[in-house]
Amino acid sequence: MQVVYSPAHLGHDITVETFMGMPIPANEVAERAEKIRWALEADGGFPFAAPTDHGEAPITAVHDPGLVRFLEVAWSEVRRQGLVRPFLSADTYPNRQMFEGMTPEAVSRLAREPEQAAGRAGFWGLDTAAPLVAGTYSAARAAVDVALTTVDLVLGGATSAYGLCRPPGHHAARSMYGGYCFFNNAAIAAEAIVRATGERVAILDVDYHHGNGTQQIFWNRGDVRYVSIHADPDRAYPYFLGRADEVGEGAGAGENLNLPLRGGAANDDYLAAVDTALEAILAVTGSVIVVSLGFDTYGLDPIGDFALTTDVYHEVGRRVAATGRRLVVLQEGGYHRPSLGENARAWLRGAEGRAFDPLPAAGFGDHGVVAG
Ligand code: SP5
Ligand code: ZN
Repeated sequence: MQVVYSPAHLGHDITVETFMGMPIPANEVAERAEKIRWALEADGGFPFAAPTDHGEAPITAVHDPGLVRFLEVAWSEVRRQGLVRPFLSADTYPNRQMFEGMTPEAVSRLAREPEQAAGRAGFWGLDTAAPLVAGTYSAARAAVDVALTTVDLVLGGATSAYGLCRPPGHHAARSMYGGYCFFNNAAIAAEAIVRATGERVAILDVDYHHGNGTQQIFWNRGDVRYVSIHADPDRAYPYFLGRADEVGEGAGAGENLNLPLRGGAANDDYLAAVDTALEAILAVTGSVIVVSLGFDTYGLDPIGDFALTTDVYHEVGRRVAATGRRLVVLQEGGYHRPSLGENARAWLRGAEGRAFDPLPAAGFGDHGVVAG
């Protein structure tokens, strides 16, 4: 299987995020993508390709141009304002209740994009865990090009291809970034496939978190079915979306399927949800599945609470490929760095119908593989 990778992600070199107001070591770091790259290169069965430039049009096909402009100029604004900070994060967010009782007209007049970077970050952002640095915009643009080049490979005839996207994308909504995500790589890919083929497209989101951004972008669309397996938002980020009763509206009514799981969910719980998800995907026409692939479902993940093992990723990849549909597999989250490479190798080899032989025991500690 071909892998699309760009070193531009290295410019999004964040080291700190904030969690409930406290600075903590960043989870979404450059080492993540490098671990996966090393493992796939060492495997030998994954030829690498560089992304090609697809321009801005596929991005504004799903995102507000204002979001693109903000992300493009945010860091130079920080510099222009003379702010001496390691990263840009919002000061104030426009909480809905700030405008309670005002007419929609008043709200749209008052709740507009401010001028200062700290306010603009709040206007466009969801949370303080997506710090923006000098190289963020270039990295986010490259991640979109990685996703679109992966689409090109599949529409060009490949059965499957893998885009090593970083930063990830599924929390980014039409007019909002957040959750370590800036542009929604999977949504941009799905939209490009719809436009190129005229077919319906399914998105299978197997990141630990609900892909609120992808759900929002396609909420009232009848041509993109979004199916997500994730931690119940009653206990996990993004807290405000991801429940089973969110099914879409209008032309999208019935096109959104959320499968929230309990804390401690294990391999068998997960595979049962995968079967339900794939049944929903196969219930409608289409020849391509976009997979939002996260490894934060892993038992040792520092921000997840599922109990999956490396073996199950091989089986999930196998089952998804067994649908017979072509796969555009795009990387989302996964924060236990020692296991990322092996988990990716297991998933992708499963999707190709190849056996997965874990690295020899000598590498056990380095690779953090928990036996199934
Ligand atoms: C793409 C993706 O996986 N984004 C995830 C964004 C999660 N942001 C919130 C992180 C909360 C960290 N919680 C730490 C809890 C430690 N027990
Ligand atoms: Zn996640």
